[in-house]
Amino acid sequence: MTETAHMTVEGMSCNGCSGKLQRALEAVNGVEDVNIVLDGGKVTVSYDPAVVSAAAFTGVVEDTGFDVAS
Ligand SMILES: [Cu+2]
Repeated sequence: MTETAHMTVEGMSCNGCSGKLQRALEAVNGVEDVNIVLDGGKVTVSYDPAVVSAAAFTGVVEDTGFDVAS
């Protein structure tokens, strides 16, 4: 089973930033796919809810140096 989480992430200014966040999210156990649109900071994460909760992604974003818009 796969669920999809959507986040708006602030602080990404170039492809280096989005690539860094993409790699960090893809490294999370249970994450199956990550799509980031730099313009607007739209982040979509496909994940297995039996393995990881969407709440964990906020921490990954912050640990990578960015913020999730509330
Ligand atoms: Cu950058």
